Amino acid sequence: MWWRAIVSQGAMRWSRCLFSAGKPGLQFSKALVRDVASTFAEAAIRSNAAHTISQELVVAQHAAYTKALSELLGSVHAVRRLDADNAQPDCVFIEDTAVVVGNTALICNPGARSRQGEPRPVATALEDMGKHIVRLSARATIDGGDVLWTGSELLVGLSSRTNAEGAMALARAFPGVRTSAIPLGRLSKAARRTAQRAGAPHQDTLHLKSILSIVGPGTLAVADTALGREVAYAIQDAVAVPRAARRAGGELAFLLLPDAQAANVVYANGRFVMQASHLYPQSAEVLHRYAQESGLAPPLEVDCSELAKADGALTCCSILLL
Ligand code: CIR
Repeated sequence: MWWRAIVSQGAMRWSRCLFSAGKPGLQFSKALVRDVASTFAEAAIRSNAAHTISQELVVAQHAAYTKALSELLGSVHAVRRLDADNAQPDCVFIEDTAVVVGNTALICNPGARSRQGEPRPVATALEDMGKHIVRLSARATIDGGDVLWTGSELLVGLSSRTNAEGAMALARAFPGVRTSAIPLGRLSKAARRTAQRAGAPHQDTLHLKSILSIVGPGTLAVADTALGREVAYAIQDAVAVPRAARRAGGELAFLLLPDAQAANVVYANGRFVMQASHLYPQSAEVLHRYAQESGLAPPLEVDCSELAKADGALTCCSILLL
């Protein structure tokens, strides 16, 4: 199909494969979100210091996001809101605090020092909801934004926030799931050289999912940048699809999008939430076409541009649960 850009060569491989029984897939019935701290506009971490943020707009965008999530999951009761902690300006980015697959929740040690107090109330909420809680040693750091659940395996970006100990701990927390590490720093250097040769700008990425996400079963939306392509090659190389199955068409497909911000969508239950079409019209056209051709329900659109000024993508603001 026109949108299938399969990439298959590769970079470093580091993976752990055990057994594959009882995978939870991409069906979710609940989500956790966290309210916006009143300190967000003034103190949330941002890679571009020039960005000034409207607190009012962030709160309104977050409310619209929560509504879209309820629609995705089929009920307003499906979304549980946790109170904000004003001493934790970035706490709305709840995805970074825990990785949940099935009934197990790995509580993260966020890589940014100022965010290390965020996971505690999230762990309590997950425990109340009956999840089996796994904790990390102090040396391991991991941000949930670096962890991608494909529906059958885990990919983890080694970034400035997630270290090798964190990636190993992730693999240990989910022993039935293949876990592959994707070295973002090294790939970024390769992408910089490619971009320089092409005379194009190069941007590093905060998290693995700042440039890609699951957009449908077996399909990743990926930023069509030098780095996005490097990462896609590395993923294709690392994923659990045996060679024979790849030949039989069982591979991951990549939907390349011109805008990196648009490559992060929230997929669940045959539908996804995407950034509003007016923000990224070209990417939106590709996403809508993909949804239609793949038999998915029409995507839901939200404008989270103000949250993006603090490097927040759509998946950052929720944790999806069975
Ligand atoms: C941070 O720098 O940690 C936040 N301002 C943004 C976190 C975004 N989270 C995510 O991509 N999962």
